[in-house]
Amino acid sequence: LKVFEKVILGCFLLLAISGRTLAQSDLITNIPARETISLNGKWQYIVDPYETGYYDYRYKERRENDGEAYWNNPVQKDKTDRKEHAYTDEYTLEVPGDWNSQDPKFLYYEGSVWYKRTFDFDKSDLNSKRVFLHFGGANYQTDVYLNGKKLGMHKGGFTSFNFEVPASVLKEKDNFLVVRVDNKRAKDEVPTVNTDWWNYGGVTRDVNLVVVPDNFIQNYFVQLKRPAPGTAPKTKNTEVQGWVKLSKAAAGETVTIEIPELKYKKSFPVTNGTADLNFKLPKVQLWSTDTPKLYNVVISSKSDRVEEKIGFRTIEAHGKQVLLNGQPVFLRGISVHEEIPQEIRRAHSKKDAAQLLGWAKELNANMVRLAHYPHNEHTTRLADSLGILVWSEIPVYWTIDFGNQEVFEKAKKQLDEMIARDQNRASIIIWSVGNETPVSPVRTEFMRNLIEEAKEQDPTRLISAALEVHYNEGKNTIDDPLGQYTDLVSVNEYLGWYGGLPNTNRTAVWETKYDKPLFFSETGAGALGGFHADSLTRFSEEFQEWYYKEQVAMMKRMPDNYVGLSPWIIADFRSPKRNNQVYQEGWNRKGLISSDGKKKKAFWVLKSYYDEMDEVKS
Ligand code: GCB
Repeated sequence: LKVFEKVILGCFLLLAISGRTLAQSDLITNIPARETISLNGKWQYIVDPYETGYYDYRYKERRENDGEAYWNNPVQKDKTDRKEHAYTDEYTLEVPGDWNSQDPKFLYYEGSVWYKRTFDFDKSDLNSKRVFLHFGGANYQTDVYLNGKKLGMHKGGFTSFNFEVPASVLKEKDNFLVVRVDNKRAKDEVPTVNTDWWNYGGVTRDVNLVVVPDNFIQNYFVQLKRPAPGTAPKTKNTEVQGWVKLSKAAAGETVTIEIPELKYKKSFPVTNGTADLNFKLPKVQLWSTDTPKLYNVVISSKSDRVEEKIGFRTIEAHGKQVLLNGQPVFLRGISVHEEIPQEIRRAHSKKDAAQLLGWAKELNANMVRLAHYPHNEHTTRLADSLGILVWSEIPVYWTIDFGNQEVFEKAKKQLDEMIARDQNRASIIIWSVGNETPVSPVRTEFMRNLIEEAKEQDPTRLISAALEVHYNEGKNTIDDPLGQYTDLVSVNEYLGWYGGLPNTNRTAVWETKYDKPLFFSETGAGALGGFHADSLTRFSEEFQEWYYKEQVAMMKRMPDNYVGLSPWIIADFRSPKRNNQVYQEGWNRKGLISSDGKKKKAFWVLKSYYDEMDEVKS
């Protein structure tokens, strides 16, 4: 009987997994261009560490119509009526925003919080339109209920998702919307229990109602076709490849692509809900870091129309180089967490994106590594218009449960969601499938499958993962077997911080197994901003400055497949793992900019290296 039970349970698990996998392909993209009603603002909340709103006293999941369930409206009928939960204006949280920074009681909180707000909706002009509730992101598990009906559940703290709102559930007045967010860490999630960043919880990104026609344009991929290896794309008769996906398959549909500035317009037949695109643009100005040209692209079907800004460029790893539009590019990168250190909170707005990318620009960087998870859409859209190249990553970080098929599905889903949202961003040149994962056959197979999935979803960009260095006496070897599957071999390296002192770099010998472009996805040292001492003193700005000087000198001696770096990190960030109470106090101090927004000495060392590399190019 036990075996039988296991089989049944297995089947349920499989169903649950495949159900989720299917659901994520329903992501509606380019929310800024759609008809939306913003649900940002103040939401009432209940903190629920024991999940009382979800489970009854026997720890059984509550039924939909259970009056004690926190998704149901707790109206007290009369004074005799016992109600053990209530939402009031005295307890509100700002959406978007993490909860940790909004009230001291949330600083270390990891668990469930119920968010509630009401809204009215004019159903009169709905006709045959459909309504979706879209979340830019919420960390980690989100359960959504409208007027007591469950709309759906999503896992993953950094990707967008949406649920359809059935017209039968939607009311004209006082819609009662409840969102439970739970940021408890767990071994079988992605990321797992152990990370070096703050586990900010809550509805961290924008929330919108999206109104679309019955058959709407759900997503599209409009990108330049890869030219013959090592050649620049033509600027005349430039080949574009891709697809447009409608929400429903309907007979006789066509899709039209129009780029008014290029006087280009063409229609494509739709088969099974998808139109394959394959066309040539008469003349195009390519998107580059110097001239981040974006075109207004109008995509229309019988009943829908979406405008999108798209830059056209190619990216490839060719021999020992990375080629942007067929030209070698040196990646003057910097790693970035999605956090505003001066306010100790998650970044979520256009203004936040401008601060973080503005710092990268001040450093004269031409690239950012968005660590260690997909950042909000404001950031990738701003990168497009600033001409900053982007590495975007999923939080397959350190030691997740690689042997677990369910965990693989969770990682794959986050990968698919990341690509689905941002696949038209010219700025994004690299999808990363993870960071510092421990070498083992099971891990390599897991990661190889993610790489295959990324390539299948997007054949135009580079795929990588931040690997570790094999440190040996006198020789540092790059030989992680995963390197054979990535387009770019990327490694994190901390010679002089985690091993020895910075001067050991002078004699460091590097050897790589791979004849591919080599990128240093991290290097860094900690310093408390404003703490000055001699350069041998750990955590002084002078130590960090010395570290960067030695690193730069070492980088200059790298073999000719060295294509760039994204040091760790633009600014100090919160981490519960950093407990030196004199210098860290819960901060990872490897920022080039301090937690109060001031540039440390090392900032200028890296900047002058980047100025030099910028000169070399021109
Ligand atoms: C790493 C990790 C990064 C850490 C950093 C550090 O290699 O990828 O997430 O924060 O080192 O500071 O140790």
